[in-house]
Amino acid sequence: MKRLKSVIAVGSAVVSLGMGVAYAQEVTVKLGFAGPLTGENANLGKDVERGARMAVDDLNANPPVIGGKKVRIELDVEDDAGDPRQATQVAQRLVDAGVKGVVGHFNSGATIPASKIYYDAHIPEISQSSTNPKYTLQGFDTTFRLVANDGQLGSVLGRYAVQKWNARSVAVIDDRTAYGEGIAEEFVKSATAAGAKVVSRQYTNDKATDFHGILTEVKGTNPDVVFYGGMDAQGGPMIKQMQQLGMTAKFMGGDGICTGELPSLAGASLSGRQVICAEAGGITPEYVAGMDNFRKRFKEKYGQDVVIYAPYAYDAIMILVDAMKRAGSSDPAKYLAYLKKTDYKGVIGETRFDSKGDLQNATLTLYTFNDGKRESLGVQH
Ligand code: ABU
Repeated sequence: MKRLKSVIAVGSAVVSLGMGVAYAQEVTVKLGFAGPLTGENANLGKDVERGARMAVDDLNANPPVIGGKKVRIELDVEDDAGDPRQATQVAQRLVDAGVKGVVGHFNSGATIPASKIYYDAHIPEISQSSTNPKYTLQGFDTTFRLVANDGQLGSVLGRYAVQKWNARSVAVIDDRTAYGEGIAEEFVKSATAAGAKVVSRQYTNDKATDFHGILTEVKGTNPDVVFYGGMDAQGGPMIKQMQQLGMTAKFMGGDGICTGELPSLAGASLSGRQVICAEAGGITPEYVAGMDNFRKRFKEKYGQDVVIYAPYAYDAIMILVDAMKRAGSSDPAKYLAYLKKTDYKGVIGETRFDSKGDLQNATLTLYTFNDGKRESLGVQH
């Protein structure tokens, strides 16, 4: 018995020494995530939060080695409610918490002011969804994005309206946000250059629910196409109210309305109306199976479908960690140079950044809606 007890003691010491050694070699790296988890865009913010959390869970299931040490990733999640002021407050909180990199924010109007806080703290930020060109035009070497910008989206959509829909007259509405205004102006440039006339220019806001007033003005000008620069929370009800007013114009918008939730937000009024929108990324054939697998795993994990940019947030986390692995350090001062040289094959395809932090060879995908589902019309290069 005495001998047995001493064997157990030795065994425990070995186990505990073994665990102690393993523990000592393991370090925690904190990453930040920020997006609209409350408010009008909470559906979209939660979508990308789930994508980011899924990446962290995948990484922790098979811990990455950075600088010879096993790393556990911790995600510090903040809600900016899509609000520019709240975005700077939560950005400061993430900096103070010691995050080594940030995924987000979602809305351009939040991402742009927050990016100054991260730049001043020398912390890299990858937005999975912000499309306003200004984000990467501020001269900050810490800003990156995984999507095409509003110039690219507006340009393709403007040409499509004129060349494919034969639009001669367009009405343009935006929500006066950095994103909505930006994409609406890019659409106007492209559609007018292609030969269309803007017959009505209207404005709403990103909290509005009643569009009867501006739609009645628009109806009086009888446009071929109504373009909306804004998000699905307004785009869906706007389509409903166009129906109520007996408007027959085609409807178009950017990635803000191009979500899997537009059908439920627009209801039955989506059937029978031609609607085109563009997601600011494109899955090329060699990545389709990987994306299908991601969507399946996402549904199994959360009981929810991907709304739009969850896979982009997933890759954003992976890209930060990939740069840290190559640098052998999670110190932003060391891994930033490696992040700039990213060549990462992930769920959304191959990511390489240009000198501004935009995607090299950004693509987008045009979508329409049929039977309550988004349907791809193809990737545009
Ligand atoms: N790109 C549409 C949604 C996010 C943004 O404000 O840019």
